[in-house]
Amino acid sequence: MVSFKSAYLQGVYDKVVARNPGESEFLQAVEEVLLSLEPVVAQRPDLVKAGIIDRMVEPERFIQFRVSWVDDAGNVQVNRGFRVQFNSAIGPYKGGLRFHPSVCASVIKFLGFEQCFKNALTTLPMGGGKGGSDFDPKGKSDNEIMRFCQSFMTELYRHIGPDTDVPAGDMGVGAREIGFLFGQYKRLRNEFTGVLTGKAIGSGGSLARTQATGYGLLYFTQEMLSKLKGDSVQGKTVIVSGSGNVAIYAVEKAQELGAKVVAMYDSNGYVYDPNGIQLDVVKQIKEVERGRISEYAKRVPGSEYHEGCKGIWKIKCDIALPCATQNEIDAEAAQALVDNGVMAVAEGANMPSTPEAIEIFQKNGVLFGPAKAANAGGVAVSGLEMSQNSMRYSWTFEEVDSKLHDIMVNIFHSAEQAADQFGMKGNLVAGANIAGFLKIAEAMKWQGVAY
Ligand code: NDP
Ligand code: 2IT
Repeated sequence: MVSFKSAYLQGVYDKVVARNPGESEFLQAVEEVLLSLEPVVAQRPDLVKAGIIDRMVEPERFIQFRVSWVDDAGNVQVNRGFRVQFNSAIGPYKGGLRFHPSVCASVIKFLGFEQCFKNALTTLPMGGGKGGSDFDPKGKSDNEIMRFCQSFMTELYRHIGPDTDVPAGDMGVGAREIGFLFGQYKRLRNEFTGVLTGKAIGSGGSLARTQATGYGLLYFTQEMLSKLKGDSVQGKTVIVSGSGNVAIYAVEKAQELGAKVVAMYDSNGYVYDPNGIQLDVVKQIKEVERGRISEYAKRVPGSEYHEGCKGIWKIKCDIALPCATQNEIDAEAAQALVDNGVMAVAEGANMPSTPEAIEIFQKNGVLFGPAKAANAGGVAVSGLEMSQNSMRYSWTFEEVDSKLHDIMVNIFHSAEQAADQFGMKGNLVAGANIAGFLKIAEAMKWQGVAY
């Protein structure tokens, strides 16, 4: 059990534990932020008095609902749907929808809580939210996906809106699902609005949203290497875990910047390609065929497939980019990376490193870019999609990409400066948490006890 120097923070944390029993992912995310806030609490009694932290750890609204649908065999299926509207101090709730069998209240709350700070770091006006379902899209037909999405939206639509709450994709939710969700929202409301982001280009989507999280991760990593080590991604050997949306575009930008990506995985196993991953093959398998990464080794001579995921972290690399799921890097994986001389780790997934893994990286001088900062590119371009929808206008790919680049560089500097200012130089975990926190805290204080 964690203990805090500040009795106030200890009290806040103990209450969160009592109120959310057994919600290990949510408690993990809260604990990390509260630990970062020790020096802030010492310097800002006004924020303590205003009850900012007590309020921030409790979602403004938590919605859970039944999603019934009929599968292709005519059987009735029942899933559980969620939306957490965590914090609206700086803008409408904003955050993705995850469809994965592991989705539960704890996972949705950890994602929604972290989203608040991430969105604040982008400097765009977006509050924090998250949602999803324990529905598993794997192996379902397009018609089953459509019926599920229509049923899900038939409840969700009453809680969201372009100025209220704007969902997007996350694991298991890509352009196909956003299309079905958007179609059903439009039909129910009789309104064509920017209520979801990640839309198709012809339906109000933004260019570069598909690439944004992966590209943004590399812009952040490049800036971190350059400013903290006078180095770059060029010539480095890289491991990217996952093989979904974030992973694929992280690999694409890493290769463009001159790195050699040697391994990727899905939940069954990993591929190792010492000659460098051929991304066109991965895209064909994953984006077109919706197949398994094991196919890669059958198609690319010289590459190997290994059953199980853990082994990927034992491959020697300079940079590791976890882009799959929470807690995929534990202490053992972190130690293996350190032993092999890793110089930087940046998180494309949300909370992919356990607290023990982060400690190992930080103690060994590994540059560490935390998820809230490093993967903010996706939601940043979602924010740009909202701006374009409001203007009924669209920017070119180059315009969006250049704004994304500037936002990611700026996030690195905000996190670095906040860490410095609060006596934790070089600790980007603390810096990102503090910088995001202060922006939300000032807005909450200004607005009075509203929520
Ligand atoms: P996708 O569904 O496109 O891809 C997820 C990938 O992770 C798949 O390759 C999946 O494999 C793999 N994966 C899932 N669970 C596990 C597991 N337990 N062990 C090993 N591999 C696993 O999702 P995204 O790429 O969109 O999201 C990946 C991560 O990035 C998530 O943490 C998400 O929250 C985060 N993120 C996403 C953003 C976005 O814009 N999409 C923005 C910021 C963060 P399999 O196919 O076998 O399930
Ligand atoms: O975790 C994330 O930041 C996302 N899944 C993207 C959210 C969004 O609203 O674009």
